[in-house]
Amino acid sequence: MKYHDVSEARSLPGLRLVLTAHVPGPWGESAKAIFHYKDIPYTPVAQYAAKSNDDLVAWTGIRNAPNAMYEDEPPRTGWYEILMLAERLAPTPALLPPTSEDRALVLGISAEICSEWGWGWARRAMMGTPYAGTPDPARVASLSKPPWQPEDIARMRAGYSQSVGGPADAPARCADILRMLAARLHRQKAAGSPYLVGETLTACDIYWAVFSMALEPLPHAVNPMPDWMRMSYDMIGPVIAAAKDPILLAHRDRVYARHLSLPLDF
Ligand SMILES: N[C@@H](CCC(=O)N[C@@H](CS)C(=O)NCC(=O)O)C(=O)O
Repeated sequence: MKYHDVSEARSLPGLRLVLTAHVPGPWGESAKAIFHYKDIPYTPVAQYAAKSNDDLVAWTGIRNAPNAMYEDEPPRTGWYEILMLAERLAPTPALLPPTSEDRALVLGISAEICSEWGWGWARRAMMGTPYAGTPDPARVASLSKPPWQPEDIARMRAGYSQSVGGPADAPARCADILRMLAARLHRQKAAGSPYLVGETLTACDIYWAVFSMALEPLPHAVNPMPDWMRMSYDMIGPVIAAAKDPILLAHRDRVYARHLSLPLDF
């Protein structure tokens, strides 16, 4: 993907989407998938993982990604705010159902996937810790290195380490979320629907399709993520492995095939 620099992007009109350049961050990929599904054009803007991104902070006040900058409106950096912007810019096809009860379900499931101490957050908390399992030394020796200095790693730790739980609590939290998703998919399948809520695609189907990369990343041919990132994402540890129901990845594959686009372009 071709990214614009902040200096070029800040004076452009329309929607500018700040994305972590050259890696498929789950929150950024979700925003891209939602805008793609709704056919909303945007200008991609580069954020650099773990770096201070001073020019971005000077423009938006936000160091990380994603960050949707629409015209001269305030930055939208949370998944919910970005989803609501997309619903406003292209009301159809809707990704939220019309009735309150179904919306509550879709947004609740989405929060379990995307919010603080949801699936993505808790999975990140355990990456690189013994709770994700013991890495194969030969694989570790073959890895390229992320372009990070110790201060970059400290910056990321400071940004994401504080939450309801830590690495030791993360596997059980993640497994509980997987069991909830799988149980819903089985119930929906028995009722004749391939989607998590109701009869049509909603936002939580997209979030799960994208965030399932932290359960099992899509193959390299369609997701050429850096090898060090792939290892962090595919090491899930025994507690999550025990909750890995095949229906979860079947759902991902169906959502990508029917509604999104591959290969990922980042
Ligand atoms: N603000 C987003 C979450 C954003 C987020 O966690 N971004 C991470 C993705 S791993 C990121 O930008 N990491 C790179 C960095 O911190 O430089 C939300 O709450 O919906």
